[in-house]
Amino acid sequence: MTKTAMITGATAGFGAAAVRRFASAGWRVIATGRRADRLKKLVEEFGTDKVFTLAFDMRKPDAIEAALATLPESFRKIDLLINNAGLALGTAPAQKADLAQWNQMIETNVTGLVTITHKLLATLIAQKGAIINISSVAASYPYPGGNVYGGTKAFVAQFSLGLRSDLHGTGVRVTSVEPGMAETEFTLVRTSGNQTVSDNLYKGANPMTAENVAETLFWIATLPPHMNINRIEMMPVNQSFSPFQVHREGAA
Ligand code: NDP
Ligand code: 8X3
Repeated sequence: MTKTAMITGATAGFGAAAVRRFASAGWRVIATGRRADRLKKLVEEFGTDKVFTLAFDMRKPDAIEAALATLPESFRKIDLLINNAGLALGTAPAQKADLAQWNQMIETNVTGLVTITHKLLATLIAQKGAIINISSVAASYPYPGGNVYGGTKAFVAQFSLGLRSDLHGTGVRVTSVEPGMAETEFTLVRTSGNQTVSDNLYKGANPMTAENVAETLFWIATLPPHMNINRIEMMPVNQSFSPFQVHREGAA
């Protein structure tokens, strides 16, 4: 039986790579994001039988509702929701951060994610399907400037575990995927388009690729249906942990 996945944030990075991974394996995929031109390219690549696109802003619940209402019958029985759309904005310490950026991260990474999840839960239960939420290592390990971004990802990880409790007995699987550094448009977005900062961050670090993450998503989704990966954390070998910072009184 052909399965159907909805993948949010499919215009770039992990989402676009996941659309390609699942569609190549024969899945029907609903690809979402704001940039309709990029979504169109995915349809051109795989055809209208395999990929259906919905262009909407995760921050607009009415737009989500309206978009879902346009799904054709053949794409309605969603077996897998990959809640991937999200972003970090800024690296300033909390005391210097921009409140509008904080709100945008919360509205996208938290409110948008729970809105879509809520709207699709009945379908996912009927399908005995699965939800994969993209959290981050930033959910578990704080770093300077991570403030609200890390907070949103901690929410995603904890929400995933909570969903798992609530969905007990329904057959629906829930996973929190928590990647570290992966080269996508993530840092370009975080720095408001600074390509040099983005390139320098990844240079020589041999970061994970979007395809590495997509392969992990595909593995999780295609495990035997009695198995649930609760949470999975991964990093490039060249990224690890650093010591706690200690402020010494009287020091400059
Ligand atoms: P990209 O910037 O490459 O892709 C982000 C995707 O999210 C885009 O498709 C973008 O689509 C979509 N998106 C952002 N805001 C909105 C919005 N308001 N409405 C609809 N779609 C939106 O980043 P990644 O692929 O790296 O990020 C994917 C997820 O992985 C994010 O949740 C991120 O936090 C997480 N992550 C990333 C890591 C990394 O190192 N790259 C590590 C750990 C987690 P569009 O702009 O077209 O709307
Ligand atoms: C982003 C991962 O390592 O850049 O979610 O904080 S990291």
